[in-house]
Amino acid sequence: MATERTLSIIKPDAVAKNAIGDIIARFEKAGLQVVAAKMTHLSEEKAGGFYAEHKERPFFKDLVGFMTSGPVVVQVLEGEGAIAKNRDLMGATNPKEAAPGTIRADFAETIDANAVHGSDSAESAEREISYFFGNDEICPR
Ligand code: IDP
Repeated sequence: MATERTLSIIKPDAVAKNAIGDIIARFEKAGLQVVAAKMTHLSEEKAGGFYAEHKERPFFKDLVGFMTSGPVVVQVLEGEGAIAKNRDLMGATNPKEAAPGTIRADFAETIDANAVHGSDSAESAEREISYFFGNDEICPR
């Protein structure tokens, strides 16, 4: 499988629970490397732009409100099959449907506040990584 990069966000609920280290440990234990990382408090404009594909969905306003409710940690993860691997580690969007042992099963309670974001395709990964990081902020090892 090819080496890929994917964008991960530790969302405000997980940051508030002091779970940053536990979540990053799961990525590292699964063989993914953090090649870029920053903590930031998203503006409405930045969060809305990130989730632009959901603009017409009924939950969009709440989603932007939640994503701007506190700081997040944004990372680029690199590794073999990183996009699918991260999605497997995250679990289903709704934590109530997430498989046991996944990040969302262990750290989230509701679909609105579900602990993590991860790119869902190679196209999304490329767009999302460049939305947050310049090339000079990514540190391949
Ligand atoms: P994903 O984060 O698992 O890729 P998406 O369908 O891309 O899921 O949705 C983006 C985010 O929007 C979700 O992580 C979740 O926080 C929120 N969301 C999705 N569907 C709903 C919903 O039905 N109600 C409330 N929030 C939702």
